[in-house]
Amino acid sequence: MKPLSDRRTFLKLLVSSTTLLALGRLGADQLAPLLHAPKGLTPFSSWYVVQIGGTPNVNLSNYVLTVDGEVENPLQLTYEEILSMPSVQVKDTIQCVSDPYFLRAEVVWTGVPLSYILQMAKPSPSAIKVLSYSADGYTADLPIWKAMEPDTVLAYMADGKPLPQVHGYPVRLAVPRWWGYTYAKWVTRLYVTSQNVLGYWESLGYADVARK
Ligand SMILES: Nc1nc2c(c(=O)[nH]1)N[C@H]1C(S)=C(S)[C@@H](COP(=O)(O)O)O[C@H]1N2
Ligand SMILES: [Mo]
Repeated sequence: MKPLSDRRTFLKLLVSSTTLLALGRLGADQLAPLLHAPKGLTPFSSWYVVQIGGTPNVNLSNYVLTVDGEVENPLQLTYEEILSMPSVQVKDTIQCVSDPYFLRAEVVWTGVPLSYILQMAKPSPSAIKVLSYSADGYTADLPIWKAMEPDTVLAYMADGKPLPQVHGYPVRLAVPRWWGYTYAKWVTRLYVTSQNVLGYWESLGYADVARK
């Protein structure tokens, strides 16, 4: 996988990796002030970014999430409608398969269980996959059994705040215990199908059952 399509991201990663390595040699006394560094410095815990291209700017005024394919009841959901649905909070580690040591972050997601949205749409009994489409052209697939697990969520908050734009605003998937490439950002469509479709990285040979 070549996740570092963006040179700036690469440099940022180099910087944070170096910071981590340097911190590794410091004692707890020296570490404390760094962990409480004033705003404006790159925080120790800064969250990595991995994506195939640029960051799309999704405009809420014309945003809808389409849920379609082999469903009895196709949906067109606005951001407001998603926010008004029953929500859960899930503590999770998002982790990229290409560098699971450095490219990882602890996050508490707030979002709607994907099962809730799928049940509203009523998948056909023959459906086996959900393929997500994103505003940057990315796709990722989930077997329907994984999409239906109670902690697979369509997330709209991370650590109690709306998702940052680079991390998928307005909504992204969070798929605990699976690799980061299933956590589609900027999701615009969920397509339910009885075909064994593969997403972007899955079709390039990465595990379709992306269990860590
Ligand atoms: N739309 C979109 N979603 C995506 C990707 C992408 O390129 N486009 N990359 C995936 C990969 S490979 C990883 S590891 C995670 C990284 O999420 P983050 O950038 O929020 O840390 O996003 C996933 N979701
Ligand atoms: Mo990744």
